Amino acid sequence: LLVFTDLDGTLLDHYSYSTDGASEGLKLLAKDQIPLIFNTSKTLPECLNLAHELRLDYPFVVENGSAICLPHTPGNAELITILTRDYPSTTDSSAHVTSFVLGAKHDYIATQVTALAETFGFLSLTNSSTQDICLATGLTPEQAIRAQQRQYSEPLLWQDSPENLLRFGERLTRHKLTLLRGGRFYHVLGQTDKGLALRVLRDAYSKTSTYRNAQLRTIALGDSHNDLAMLQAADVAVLIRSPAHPLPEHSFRTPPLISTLNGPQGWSECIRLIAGDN
Ligand code: 2M8
Ligand code: MG
Ligand code: MG
Repeated sequence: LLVFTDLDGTLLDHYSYSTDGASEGLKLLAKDQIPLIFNTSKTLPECLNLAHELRLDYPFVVENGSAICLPHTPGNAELITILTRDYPSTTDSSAHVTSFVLGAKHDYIATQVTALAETFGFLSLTNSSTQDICLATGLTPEQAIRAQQRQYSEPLLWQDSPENLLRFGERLTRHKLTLLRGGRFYHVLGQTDKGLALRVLRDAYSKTSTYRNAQLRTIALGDSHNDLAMLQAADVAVLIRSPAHPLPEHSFRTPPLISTLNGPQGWSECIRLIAGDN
């Protein structure tokens, strides 16, 4: 079993960004050593910080499927070898993490977004002050600074008409970029999504000595539009209710499990149902 989870509004409370309500589910997964893989809009620094707080060293997916990041721990060594061999995509490596890039680089995205700012009305996250980001999101200044360290995507607060949002999306497509809707922001990124990242990482896991001879099942949990591709790619799809917005419209072949509780409480509720007897 592999658990792929969105963070904001799913494992983290939409307003407080706390995982408090999820502690029972987190303990369940830790007890059975089930990999818990963040698949999020968040950046590498944001994910590293949360993984440290939760004492997790599994791989994670950053910036809406833009890169699969593997901390250099003994547990990830085989996966790094497999991904290097089978997915010779660009890698961004630091002393502690190797990232396999599926999306586009932030420099390129920022250039296109800046050019389109002459025609369309929006605020981009990297051009906003840390203080304004705190006001828009409820993040602390330290958290906002980590959110600003984008490598592969640009979150935008849309301030123009819905018609222009469609035109904006078409203009991005011409530059091989995509537009995804998160909980608060629209995200401009390369031609990837959370579903593609799930499939690549699941394939790599299925080739490891631990999972080679096992039936590998995947669960995905999310609350927003940008999670639908991930939910569709998983064996078990879980929609988490949000206190801030309705469930995203979806049309899955198999109906998803839908939490009765919001955010992390709903996350725990569904983990208990699915993984409790695993
Ligand atoms: C942004 O992502 C969320 C996720 O759905 C959103 O669109 O509302 C990203 O900028 C992320 O890096 C940041 O931590 C988050 C804060 O709310 O917003
Ligand atoms: Mg979310
Ligand atoms: Mg997200």
